[in-house]
Amino acid sequence: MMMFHPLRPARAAFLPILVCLCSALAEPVAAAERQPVRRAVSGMPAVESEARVIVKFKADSSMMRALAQSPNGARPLQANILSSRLGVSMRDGRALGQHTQVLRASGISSRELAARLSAQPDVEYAEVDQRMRALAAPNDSLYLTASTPAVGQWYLRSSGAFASAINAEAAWAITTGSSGVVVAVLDTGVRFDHPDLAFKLLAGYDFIGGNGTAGAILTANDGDARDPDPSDPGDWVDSADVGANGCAAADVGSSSWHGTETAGLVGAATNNGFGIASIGRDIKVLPLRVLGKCGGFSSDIQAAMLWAAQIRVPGVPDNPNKARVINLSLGSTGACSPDYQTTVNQVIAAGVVVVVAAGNESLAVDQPANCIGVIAVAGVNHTGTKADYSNLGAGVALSAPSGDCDSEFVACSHSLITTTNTGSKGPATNTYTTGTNRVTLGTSFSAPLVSGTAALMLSANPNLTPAQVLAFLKSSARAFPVNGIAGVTACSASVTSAQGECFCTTGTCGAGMLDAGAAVAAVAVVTANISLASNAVVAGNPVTLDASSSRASGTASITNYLWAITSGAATFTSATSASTATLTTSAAGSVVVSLTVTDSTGRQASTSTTLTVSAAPVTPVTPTPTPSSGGGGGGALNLEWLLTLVASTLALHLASRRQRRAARVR
Ligand SMILES: [Ca+2]
Ligand SMILES: [Ca+2]
Repeated sequence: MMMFHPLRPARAAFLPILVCLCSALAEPVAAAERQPVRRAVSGMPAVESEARVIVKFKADSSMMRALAQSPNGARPLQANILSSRLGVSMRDGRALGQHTQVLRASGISSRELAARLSAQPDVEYAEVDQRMRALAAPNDSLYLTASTPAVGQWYLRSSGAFASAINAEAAWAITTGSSGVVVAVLDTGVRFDHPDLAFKLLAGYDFIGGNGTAGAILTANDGDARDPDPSDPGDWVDSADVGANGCAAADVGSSSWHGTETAGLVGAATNNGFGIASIGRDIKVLPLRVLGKCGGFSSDIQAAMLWAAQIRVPGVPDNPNKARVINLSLGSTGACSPDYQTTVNQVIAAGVVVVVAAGNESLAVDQPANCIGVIAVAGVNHTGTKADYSNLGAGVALSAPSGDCDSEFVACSHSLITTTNTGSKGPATNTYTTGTNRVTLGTSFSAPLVSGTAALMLSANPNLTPAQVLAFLKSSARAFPVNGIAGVTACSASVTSAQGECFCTTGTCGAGMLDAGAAVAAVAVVTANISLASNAVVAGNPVTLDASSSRASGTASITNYLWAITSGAATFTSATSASTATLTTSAAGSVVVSLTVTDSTGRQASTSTTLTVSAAPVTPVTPTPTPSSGGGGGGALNLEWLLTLVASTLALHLASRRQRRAARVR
């Protein structure tokens, strides 16, 4: 059975551990407090100095007509009119247009004032004058700058500064990720005690050593086979290990903490005041341990893939936290084998996105990245050129930053920073990769950026299929640079020999460079939904429609409702700009009511519903009892009616007998 390895450039490329970036961890964790990063405040603050509402008056309203006819200089102000009408002391604020202005008030919340003004017949709409905030970076200390690399987490920022940066803040403006969206990281396990992974890791499972043989337990390095603890005990390889259980001389080296590094890129705690930010931000990571000393077996990797997708694996308790994304920063050589393709097909059919690192041999994409349906991710430098080690070719879906270094043996200027551990064998101090203590370099680290982005896309739109996630990642990707770096030429689609740094093409590095902001924006939706007790209504009876089940994506919220009667005989008896609306129908027939909702990012969605209106029932006319007959009147009427019936029946019977007799004698 083929052994699979974590995808990093060869161990020889790693630098010795020089520096422990302990200062970042020295910052008090307890002081970290979650704050919204940016954008409109969806809920009102607890204390407002004054209420502020933006009001648009109907141009043809009686109030506006009265104002227009007032003599100049003696115009009553709208605030005065509405203050006396509502019993709230209001002040006129700035005008935004001919019929639009700010109204301010004290002793009432902005939300309540907006609701009361919305109900006024002169008002077209009244909305809370929301406080907007500038787009802000998360407050993680290594995000903007670090000791090394000085550019901090350059790869998450906008493309203005770094050609291949993935524009994370634009994605976070739409959603910071749902804690219900899970990314399974199939790797060497994880350091649960890393403070920047606290509260971000689900329990997971250790899948190494499915058959429990001595060799499998050597690979596992935790003293047993499968167990519920995916903690990474380290995967160091001594010279004494060479020749045993697939270990070669090239494998000798310190522990990689590879799973802690990929997990940190996907979902390290973000905006928590220290360490790094992660693209997945508020999503959860499911750590599944499949790689140990000298790699891991496909049978364990495939079992973990199935388990992540909540497909039952014999001998393993059911997974309570289904993953929507599987990250595989691992691989081996060769074409996609039937067992991998079958497993990939199963998990995709279960609605799970599979993201795989393209590999680091500067050659064609290898397995399982070359399996059909997976999202194979190549690596690009900060300039957007193909990283010299990255695999390439037709199997690549798209590219993302994977760390680029001026040399493998000096401090890396554009390494990726992520969570790691200083232990050369067993775990020691939790820390971060800096490009000097440890180089985060390889397609192992471009894949997690795509996995985290996919999780944000699924947070914004949980109904996406894996094929849709792939399609939107590709269609939203940014174009590769095609020139401008001396000595670099275009990548060749014919991958017959190793290709170093080159200008990517869509035939070699996929559809383009990952743009998390564009990808999430492409799938983010707002839904308009009308609910009502019954679509069958009776003319004249009030009907209440409720749009409160309409939804905005991620951190956005519905800020505006607009109801309208598209056709039919009906009139609203309530405001048409609230989450519920009441109308009355006036005649039998159908009435179509439409709803448009707008979210806090300006996205709109519309829907409509058809009411089937029946005529109001005619009141039945009943006989009026004779006053003198009292309670027995009904009985007297019935007796009279019965006698009449008997007499008429008898007459008919006699007539019939006469007719029959006449017929016989004819
Ligand atoms: Ca174990
Ligand atoms: Ca952090």
